[in-house]
Amino acid sequence: MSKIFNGSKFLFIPNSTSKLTIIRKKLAQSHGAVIIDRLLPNCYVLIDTKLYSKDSQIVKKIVELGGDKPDVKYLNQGWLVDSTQKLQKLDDLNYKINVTVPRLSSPSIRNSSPETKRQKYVKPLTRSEIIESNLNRSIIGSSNNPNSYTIEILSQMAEQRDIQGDNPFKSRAYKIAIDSLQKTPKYIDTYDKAIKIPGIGQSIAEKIEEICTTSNLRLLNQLQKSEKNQLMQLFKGIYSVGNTFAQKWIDEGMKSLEDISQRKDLSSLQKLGLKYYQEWNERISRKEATLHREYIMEVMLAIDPDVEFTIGGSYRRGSETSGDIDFIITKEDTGLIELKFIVNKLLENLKITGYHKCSLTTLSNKWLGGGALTPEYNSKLKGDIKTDEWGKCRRIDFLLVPWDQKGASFIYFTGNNDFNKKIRLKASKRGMILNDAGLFQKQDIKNDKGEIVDSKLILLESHDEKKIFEILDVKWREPNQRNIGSNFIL
Ligand code: DCT
Ligand code: MG
Repeated sequence: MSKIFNGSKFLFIPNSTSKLTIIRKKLAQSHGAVIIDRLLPNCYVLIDTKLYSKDSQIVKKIVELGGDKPDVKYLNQGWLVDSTQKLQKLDDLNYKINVTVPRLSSPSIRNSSPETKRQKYVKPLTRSEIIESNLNRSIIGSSNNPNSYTIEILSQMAEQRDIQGDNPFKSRAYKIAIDSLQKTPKYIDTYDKAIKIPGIGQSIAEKIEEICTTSNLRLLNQLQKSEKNQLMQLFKGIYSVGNTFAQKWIDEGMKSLEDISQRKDLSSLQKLGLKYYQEWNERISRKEATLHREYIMEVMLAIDPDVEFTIGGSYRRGSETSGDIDFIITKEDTGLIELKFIVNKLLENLKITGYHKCSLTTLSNKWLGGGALTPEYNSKLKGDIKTDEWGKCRRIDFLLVPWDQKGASFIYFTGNNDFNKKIRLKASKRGMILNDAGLFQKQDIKNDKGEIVDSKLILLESHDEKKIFEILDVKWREPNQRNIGSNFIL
């Protein structure tokens, strides 16, 4: 398991011995967090807002636990759960709790009682702060399903059932149980409670009790440690390899990447995936991604200075590292044909300069491939230390976006995946369709008798990102507020 919280200090509120708190603490520890019981500088205070819903309750508790310290983050526990589900320390913006807490280290208050300290030093919230704080809490509360941990473990079981190539009904049973749990507002921790829920059978009900009482599932541990799972993960790390190929290779006795590289039947994509196995499985720093953009824009200058390059995906959402670099390419009043012509020229020039390392997929509206920083730009990456070495080959996407579809495409290519699912769901609940081409209203076509014979799509908006949010009645979220978990309700 990756250590996403590596060494971060977590203080839980409540700091009780309730089952849920114990499970969440173990979950945090298993991902590298250190659990503390007093506030310390730079720590994370993780609050169960179901139990602590009022600012005054939270402030009281924090004062009891040592009062505010420098650089403390106050977050809803949903952040912990969602981060562990994503195996990535999520940006905390969506989970922040706005409380104003007194600093007890000030000499003038060191000797006073917690009660007087609070009365004396809590700055009253302004009306807008109160509204914002309540708003945050209502959004956050809905992301915090009490069964999130159980759901995470059951999802991993479903994945293992698929990986192990078991009877497909077994993995389906887990998916149905997860769906039922997601709709259950109560914490389900025993066999008796679980078995009453439609969609949960005997075997899964037993597992839910095991998860809640031991915060563990022995069968899952066994399956994850199995040689088969280890090999599946290794082979699926090759670009373009999914369950089917990985499974086939294992069945044929392959044990290592070396074995795979000896095969004579590899596709060109699989060969590239093997060649760049290391580079394409490591995250790219924000600084490096920014330098790729600067370099490409410099090459572009000679072709067309008016083309816009925006890095989408996790980069636009503010992440410190990214899996690939998703360039969204557009130009004022320009359609796809002209853009394609411009980008083809760009690719030719990038081949000449040596940046272009390989092509994976070329379609009318996208190019996927590999690119590396020139020695000059690689030197900038290394803090202006001159080097003759080329940078590492990185996974680059060029996504060509006609100007009139800019807003819809920006939403799609910014993500994250869960945000996209939720905003599309919002559209479909309103009889609309949202995709990277635009937001459309579905309209029935009726015959003379009033019977529905067909339907058509009417474009509502596609260029303006903010307008699409507005029409959907979704409060505008900056890209860095779109790092949401699957339990988040938009
Ligand atoms: N996307 C989506 N659904 C998918 C895959 C992608 O909606 N199944 C959208 C959302 C993000 C964007 O495309 C870019 O995709 P990725 O590069 O795969 O994701 P990312 O968020 O940029 O993450 P990473 O840092 O791993 O690249
Ligand atoms: Mg990406």
